[in-house]
Amino acid sequence: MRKKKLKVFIAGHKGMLGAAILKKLKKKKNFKLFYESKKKLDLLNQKQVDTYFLKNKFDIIYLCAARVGGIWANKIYPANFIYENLTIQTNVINAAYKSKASKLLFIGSTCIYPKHCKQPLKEEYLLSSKLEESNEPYAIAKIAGIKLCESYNRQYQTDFRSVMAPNMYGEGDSFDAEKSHVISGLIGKIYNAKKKKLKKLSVWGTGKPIREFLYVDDAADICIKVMNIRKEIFHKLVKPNLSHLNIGNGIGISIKNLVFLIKNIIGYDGQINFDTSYPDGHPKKVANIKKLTTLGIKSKTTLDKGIKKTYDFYLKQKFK
Ligand code: GFB
Repeated sequence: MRKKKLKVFIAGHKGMLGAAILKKLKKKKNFKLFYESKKKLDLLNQKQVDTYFLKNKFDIIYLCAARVGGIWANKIYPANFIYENLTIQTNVINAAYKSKASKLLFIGSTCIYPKHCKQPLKEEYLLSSKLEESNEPYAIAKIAGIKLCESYNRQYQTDFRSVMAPNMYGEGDSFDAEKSHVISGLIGKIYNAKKKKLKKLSVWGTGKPIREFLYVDDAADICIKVMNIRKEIFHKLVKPNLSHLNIGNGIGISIKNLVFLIKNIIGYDGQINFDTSYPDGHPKKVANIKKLTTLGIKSKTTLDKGIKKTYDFYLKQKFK
């Protein structure tokens, strides 16, 4: 007797991570995949989400939909970041419970950790002190998402899992100069500086902050593997009121060294200046991934290789 296919919904399938997860799940046989355009399903509309979930009764949900952006986007759109993320996650998590989904994965970011915090960041450092101002609204929303999953698990015995990713980059990223994250933002800026033969280029901040970068295909792989872990194993690894899991590679690099890495890959020989009128954000954000490693899950793409792949994608997109 053929095994019934599991019904999987990917919320945010057009986003960088959602698209990468969809691409990987399409290669697997035992899933019936569901995903909808914003026009057909507005995740900000609770009634639409409830109707859609109760009609389809998904087994598994990947909650990748979110309002995302880099440090400057967070600075200019704080209301969008907190409202849209709180609303989307509340609608989807509550509908997942009401429609009896067997499991859900909630995606957050390591910006949930305090501004000044021992490194590498352990899951238990959450809420141990003040957040970084530049992305506090987004971080509060993501912390609320973790607590939503936790509270439903404790009250209704659901299996809602939360993973906290470092800065992700790769195919499908936004290259918008103002709103993007650092790697995609710099690829666009450095490429244009080279093309225009600019003698110098200024980048944001002091260059001193340290960041961990996870290539999006590795992030997708890790998310799928975390969802394949048996319920009792996953919930033994985390605690009922500390239920999130750091994902990443645990490797940090300074923004200054990152800039020179991208500059060399693109072959730009102009001078780099650091414009300190822009914010630095977290002084350092590198995750402790010990728990993830105990699951035998790790990432494989080096930063150098990941940036080269992202640059290739940027060029392909530019000249398609
Ligand atoms: O990636 P990013 O925008 O966000 O910036 P965060 C990382 C660092 O790169 C900051 C510097 O110190 C920036 O000042 N930087 C230098 C640049 N040049 C650029 C540039 O051209 N573009 C950008 N974007 N940065 C984000 C949060 O914080 O991390 C998000 O704001 C999310 O909400 C994300 O949590 C994962 O790493 O500082």
